[in-house]
Amino acid sequence: MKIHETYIKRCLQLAKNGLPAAMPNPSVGAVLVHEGKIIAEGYTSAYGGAHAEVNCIAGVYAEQSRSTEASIKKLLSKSALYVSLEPCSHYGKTPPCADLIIDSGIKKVIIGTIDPFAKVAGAGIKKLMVAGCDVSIGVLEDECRESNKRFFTYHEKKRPYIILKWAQTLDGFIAPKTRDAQKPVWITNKRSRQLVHKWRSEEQAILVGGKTVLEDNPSLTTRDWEGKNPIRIVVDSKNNLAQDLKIFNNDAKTISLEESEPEAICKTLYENEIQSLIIEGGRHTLQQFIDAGIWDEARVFYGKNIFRDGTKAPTINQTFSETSRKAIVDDTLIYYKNSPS
Ligand code: AOF
Ligand code: ZN
Repeated sequence: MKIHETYIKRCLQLAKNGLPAAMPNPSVGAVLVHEGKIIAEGYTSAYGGAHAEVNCIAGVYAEQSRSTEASIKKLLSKSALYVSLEPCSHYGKTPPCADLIIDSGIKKVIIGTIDPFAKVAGAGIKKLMVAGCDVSIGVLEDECRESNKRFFTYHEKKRPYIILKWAQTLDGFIAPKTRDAQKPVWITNKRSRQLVHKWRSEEQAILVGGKTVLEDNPSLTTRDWEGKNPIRIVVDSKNNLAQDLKIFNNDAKTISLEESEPEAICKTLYENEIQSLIIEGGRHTLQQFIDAGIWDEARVFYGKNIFRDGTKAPTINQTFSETSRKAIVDDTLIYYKNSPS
């Protein structure tokens, strides 16, 4: 129904406000509609805080602070709750939203998509139905899944959501022939580099290979952007990285991995509850994930300069699709999506 889609769209807009603070929780949006008018809205608070439904229902109580409990309940019983993700049914850091909805007297609930988290996964819907609520499920389902792509990938594929990032020269190199960590040669402009720091702040972890750490001595922080630093992960199977490298400084947490195969890396990250990962090099590491087909998005910058020789850029040789491109001053940024057959 078109009207349902309109309100779920509003939920999706609200949900955006909750990211990345809510992570690794999904960010959800909720609206309460009474006689064709939105009477309250909510979205998921920062990790460990109130869920979208709690914030939305609290909004009605705040607005109606002069009304009696009974009249608020009456209003809620004649309202429909729209929510982009199935209300939870379990005691996590917060009590079940499904119980709150039932206790509030809400009788009609429209849900974007089911929660893939094993402790919920349909149990929230069941709770609502058993209590006699009229429940609709699956409104703008693809968009609702996309809005929490990291969370869905983690629970359904048992691995983090993986973003590959690299920058290449016009002639297809990601590094010059000789590198000096003291004097880095940039392929992209300042704006593009700042954007990368924003991206880092949006993911739970960042990964590079050991060779990149030795050659570039990167910090892998978000210093050009406000926002939290991701956990730094370095593949160091030979255990030969010196502790005075920048990646081991105190700016952020760092994990050294012995595993070097994409499958094994993913397994360890899954066990460490890492839901999303941005991989920033080097060529070998990126190519391994591409060849294994274990990636979700690639964000590739094309700069203006020419190296003539050096480390060649990775090649995406499998099914993928370019989803969009844009200019960042004089760089071109292209987004690719992995579309497994
Ligand atoms: C909802 N509404 O806004 C969100 C939900 O530890 P807790 O209590 O915060 O629960 C986290 C789980 O709740 C999370 O894994 C997911 O299944 C669900 N998230 N559910 O009803 C929300 N963010
Ligand atoms: Zn909840």
